[in-house]
Amino acid sequence: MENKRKILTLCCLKKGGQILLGMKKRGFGAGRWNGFGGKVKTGENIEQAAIRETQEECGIEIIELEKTGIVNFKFEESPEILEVHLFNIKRFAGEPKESEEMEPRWFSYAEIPFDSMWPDDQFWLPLFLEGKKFKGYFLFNKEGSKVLQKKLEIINEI
Ligand code: 6OG
Repeated sequence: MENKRKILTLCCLKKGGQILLGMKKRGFGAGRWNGFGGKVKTGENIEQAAIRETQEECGIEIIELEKTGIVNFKFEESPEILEVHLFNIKRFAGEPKESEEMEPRWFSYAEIPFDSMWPDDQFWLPLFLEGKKFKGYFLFNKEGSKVLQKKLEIINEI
């Protein structure tokens, strides 16, 4: 069967040895801490979607962003591929504030709540924090609780 591909964005913000994450309050990934992002809508490019979703979810206005990774996700027994474009927020304006979708909070790198995040994050987030670029692939079980296969490769340019 032909795999359907969905393009999504995920933006993370580092500042002063901390990372800003959001607790997803509803929808896909609810109950997990994650970066900010979502689906690319018709008529916008991937960067525009990243900027729009971050503003909607935590009130931050992105001024400059840098793509640092592309990660493909698949769930067992589903033909769909989620192609997630990861961005480092390099410059921004405003203060994080809670929205209907996300509750933002700063974490020091030592306190990142990996147990309450998607199970792939423990593999790629350390690379992100080090400023590395990477591409990856993760196959999950149906429930999304376990990584069954993973590929992660550091690259120089995206
Ligand atoms: P909405 O469907 O709410 O956007 N996302 C994932 N993030 C991580 N860390 N791991 C995954 O493994 C993910 N799958 C999706 C992309 C969903 C948001 O969640 C991210 C989007 O930022 C499966 O619009």
